[in-house]
Amino acid sequence: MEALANCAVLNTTDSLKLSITNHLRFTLGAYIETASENDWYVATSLAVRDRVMERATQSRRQHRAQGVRRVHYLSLEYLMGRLLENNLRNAGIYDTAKQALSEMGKDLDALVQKEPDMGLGNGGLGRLAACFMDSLSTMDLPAIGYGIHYEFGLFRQEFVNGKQVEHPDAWMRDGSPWKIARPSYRQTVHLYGQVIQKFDEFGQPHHEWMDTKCLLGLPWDIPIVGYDSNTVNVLRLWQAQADEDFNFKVFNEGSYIEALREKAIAETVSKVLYPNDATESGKELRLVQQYFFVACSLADIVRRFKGGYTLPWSEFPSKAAVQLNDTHPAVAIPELMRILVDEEKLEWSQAWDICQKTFSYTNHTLLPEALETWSVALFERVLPRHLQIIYEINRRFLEGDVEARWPGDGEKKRHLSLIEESGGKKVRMAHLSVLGSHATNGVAALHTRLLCERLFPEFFELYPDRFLNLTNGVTFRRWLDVCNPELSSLITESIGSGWLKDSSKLIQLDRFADDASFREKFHAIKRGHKVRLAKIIQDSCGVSVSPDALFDVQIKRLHEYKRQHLNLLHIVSLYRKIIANPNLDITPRVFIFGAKAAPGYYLAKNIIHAINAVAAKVNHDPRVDGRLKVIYIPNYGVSIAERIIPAADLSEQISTAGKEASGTGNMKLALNGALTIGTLDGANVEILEEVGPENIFIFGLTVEEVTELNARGYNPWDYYNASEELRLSIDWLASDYFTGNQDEFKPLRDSLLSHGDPFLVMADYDKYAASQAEVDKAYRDQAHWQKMAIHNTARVGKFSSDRTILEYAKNVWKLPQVQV
Ligand code: CRA
Repeated sequence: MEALANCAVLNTTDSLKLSITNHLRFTLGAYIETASENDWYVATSLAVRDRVMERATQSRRQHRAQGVRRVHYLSLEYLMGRLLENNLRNAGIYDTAKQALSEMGKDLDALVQKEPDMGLGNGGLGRLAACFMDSLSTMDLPAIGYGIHYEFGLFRQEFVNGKQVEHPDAWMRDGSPWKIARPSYRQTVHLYGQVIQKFDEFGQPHHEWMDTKCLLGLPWDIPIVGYDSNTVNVLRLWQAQADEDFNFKVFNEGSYIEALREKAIAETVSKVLYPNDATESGKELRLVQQYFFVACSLADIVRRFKGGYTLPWSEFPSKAAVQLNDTHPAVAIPELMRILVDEEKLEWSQAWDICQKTFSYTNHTLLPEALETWSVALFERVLPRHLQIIYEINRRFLEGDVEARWPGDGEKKRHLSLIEESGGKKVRMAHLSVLGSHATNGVAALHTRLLCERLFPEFFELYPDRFLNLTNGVTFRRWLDVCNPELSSLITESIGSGWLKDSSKLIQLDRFADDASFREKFHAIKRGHKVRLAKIIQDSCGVSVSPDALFDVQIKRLHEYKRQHLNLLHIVSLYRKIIANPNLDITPRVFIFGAKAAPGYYLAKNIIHAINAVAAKVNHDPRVDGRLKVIYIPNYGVSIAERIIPAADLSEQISTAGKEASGTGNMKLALNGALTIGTLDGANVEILEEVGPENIFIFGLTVEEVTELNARGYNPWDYYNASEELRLSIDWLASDYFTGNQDEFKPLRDSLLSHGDPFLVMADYDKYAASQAEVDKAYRDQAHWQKMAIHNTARVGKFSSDRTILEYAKNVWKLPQVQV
């Protein structure tokens, strides 16, 4: 009761005002009269942080006191975005803070824009981790997120003559009010060196890893505020530092410059996020990053286990669950084995049992180019002891379960081995992850089926009970309440407030689709967001667009499998039709793209350039007369997504069937009342199930049809020759019309024709165009469109990350909910 009373006092307008003023004066040393906007943003954030930290301490204390099991989410990426508004709304003090600031002459909405995005991730996988952190706190689950404190997040994208140029993202150049250093939990990490076998006095062998290089890991904690919950978990991010002792030695030898060079090298480990999405890169620094954060995190978990209780090691899994977010942290498996066997002197079989009970693994992709492997030679140099452990795990596996199941079958052993033998030996991190875990999950029903049938058929045969599906979700707090407060309020007015924490309640909104006055309000909110986005487009692209046009949105990483070029070919075709027929009656549309390409992904960059080149022509062609606009919003990220998503009418989810594991943008857009045009891929399949076929535009080849077509022998030229529309669009795009240079988009044209069109753009084109024609027609009946949009919002309650997280908690982690 007293704690509650204290909270109430702390959360009044007056107490917030005092707190903000104090931070301005004493933390920042600023005068209220002359403080900058940034000072106000920092002071406000610190005032909020004070309140939140109190809850974080309480949460930790209670979790420790009750000795509950915790989940440790290991992820190389967290795309957190901005934190101030999200934390204010989740903590239930947004209105109070707005009032407090306004009484001091400040506008909270302007201040929140001062915060740079925390963009420590590439795309879906990183944003999923951020949504999960939100749901873990909201659902009162004891959890810690572990990751890397990158000095530079995902690059900032700019266009120069329509081409992508990358700039460093110095998100914390001015510090961040949300992170707190925890120097007392610093860890030491060893790398490189050699392994010596030694014997004890009983003649028992053991391994010593020596002559290593040392790195320090400094943890930074970011509090994660749940919605309508007192649980505040933390995200702990490790920053690499040079080992002081090591430096001192060099200093003493007089080699000052050399010492500082070493220090700089050590610090590169957490310097920058690798900008590849769903593609592995195989670089030494990346392996070092992975091991660095895994070693720090496991040491932290072990420290807590040893400090909190005096339990036998067999109890470790009952206190700690560790989730591997893709294979990126999979080196945690041999690392825990090393700790248990080499340091804690456990028997191998007991250690292995603990490992499997502790870990679980989420697979996020079937793309072969994204399945991580490490060259054995590199692995051996960086982590010699871990390589030995992996070989031993592999030997026991192949000689044990595999031999028992398929005696003498060398082919099966080759398929299942942790080591790929062909073309230079490699460690298969996905195999290691499946084997070292008690659970492996896919991220949508279709993806999980393909995982079992195509990616890991033999593992599935051996261990069918270890595989399960956990369809992704998104947090409705950020992706509705924060980004679309108007719609959030309308929903709450209509069905009460419970839906933000229990998304199954959202279905109660369904009946309002038939209510004309509700539809009007729903539409007005959408239009308001379109007006606001139009302003952003004007400012960032210099193009004016009408909020009454259909806003057709494709926002995601740029990748051939996502088929932004399919969208583009359709745009080119519309453009051609308008010119050919000046009176063409089409629904005015604004095509909106947002996407970064991996800096080394040549074809993706060619597609970006092509979209920008088409945009430049279309937007300034008087013959088009505003019926078509093409907008490429630069530097796509979480914050701009929060502006685009509420303003979208149509959501493009057009990947080649079988390639998009789940997608999560598809969920956010449907939640905000955009209709999907999409293939039967990833979670689209489940969105179709939820919203019903009458409220979505589905087209294209199915997974089975794709397989069949490829088996038959796919020839894109057949489609080129058969469809005049397609042929003319491709040839026009590849002509000199758009840039003055007819070779500019040759790579794009070649990929679709002479290079075999690996993602079947040509095969799906006609069906896509036909589906788009239906969209065009449907949008003209606004009353009906609004109905469909409302059904989308009302029926996607399944895709809350709360549901996903509760499934993980129940089916994988066996985690209790703990009220703080
Ligand atoms: N690129 C998948 O491709 C999925 C997310 C989150 C991805 C998406 O379809 O929604 O993961 N895969 O599960 C990935 O990163 C390494 O694989 C993604 O974000």
